[in-house]
Amino acid sequence: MDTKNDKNSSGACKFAVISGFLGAGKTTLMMALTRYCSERFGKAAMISNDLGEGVTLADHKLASLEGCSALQITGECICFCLDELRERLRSCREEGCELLLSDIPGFGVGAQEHVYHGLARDCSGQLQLAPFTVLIEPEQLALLRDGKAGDMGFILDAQLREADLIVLSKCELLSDGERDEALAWLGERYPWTRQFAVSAKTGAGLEELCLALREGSASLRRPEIDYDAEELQKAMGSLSEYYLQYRALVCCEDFDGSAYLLELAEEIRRAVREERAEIPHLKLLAWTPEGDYGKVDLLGTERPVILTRDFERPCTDLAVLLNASAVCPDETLDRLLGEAVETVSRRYRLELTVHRKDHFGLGD
Ligand SMILES: Nc1nc2c(ncn2[C@@H]2O[C@H](COP(=O)(O)OP(=O)(O)O)[C@@H](O)[C@H]2O)c(=O)[nH]1
Ligand SMILES: [Mg+2]
Repeated sequence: MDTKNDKNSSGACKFAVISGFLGAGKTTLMMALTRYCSERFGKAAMISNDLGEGVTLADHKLASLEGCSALQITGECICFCLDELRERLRSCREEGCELLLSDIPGFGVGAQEHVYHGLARDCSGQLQLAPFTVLIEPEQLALLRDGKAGDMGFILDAQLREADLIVLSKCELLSDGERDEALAWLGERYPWTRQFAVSAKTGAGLEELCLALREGSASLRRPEIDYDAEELQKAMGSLSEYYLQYRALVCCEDFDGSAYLLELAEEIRRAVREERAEIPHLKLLAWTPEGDYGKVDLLGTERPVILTRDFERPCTDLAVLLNASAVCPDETLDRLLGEAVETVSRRYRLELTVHRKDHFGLGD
């Protein structure tokens, strides 16, 4: 059995890309893996990557609040800023990191080619590429299987085609039979991959996945994907990104931060649905100067709002991050989210100061 001092099979730092669609559970899994590996083997760290320029990513802040060794790369997909990624990898290695994980934006494809082949070209013996890992969650898998994923189906499929290792995430939501059936379908459709069922929530499957990342190697396959396909351009072109960072001062002593975030998510869900738009992932993260925090997620207007983390006590001063990826024109998204924040914050009589906003359409 491994002890904390055991190095992975080579003694080098292992790096893995964790890909997968918006809301698949990449950040949550990276936090769980980072923690699991750090406790048992040696230092592990995670990079959150997204397109917002000059912002603190909700994913990065969450990982930091959870005590993970966390970095972020913003403003560009890691596919197109390899030098920055190399620099992060180098400093992590120098700090004795054994395992380093990075996600890519949730609609991203192409990291097998750009990141893995890019790094393989100049990878020193001190860095090894772990299997390229792609998550898919049960609901997204059901849509893909039933041909009901719409324009996003092309992205889901392309991401899985890039995988060396497929993780069926949130597996505690499935019965054993459903889980086995889903894994069998994935194995049949993507036969070059290994498949794992993992729950970051219960820890099921983490040990096997951790072993596969530490011991396994990247295949460096060149997947059969038409990256210029019209379907891909269409899906990408319909997406917009929104990042808002603000401070909320509270007038009463019994303000419930979780209730505020839940109400805000419900208001956004209602407004986006009324607009006949979609919001595959909305993240609302808020924290107090004392370090208490809450998080709410929304994974589409047809799904219930999720209280991912509840505040422990009432608060008077909140920093809030709102990150959203939506199938909606950029200006409309800006208007809808701005109005929702204003409406719900007024209800709670909050005094807001906006620190940073960035938003854009991916087709622009
Ligand atoms: N039930 C359950 N929910 C999960 C699990 N992993 C992640 N989630 C939830 O799924 C939502 C999206 O997760 P996140 O890690 O942000 O997804 P990402 O967009 O792929 O990084 C959050 O509300 C998570 O708490 C899991 O193993 N089980
Ligand atoms: Mg994430």
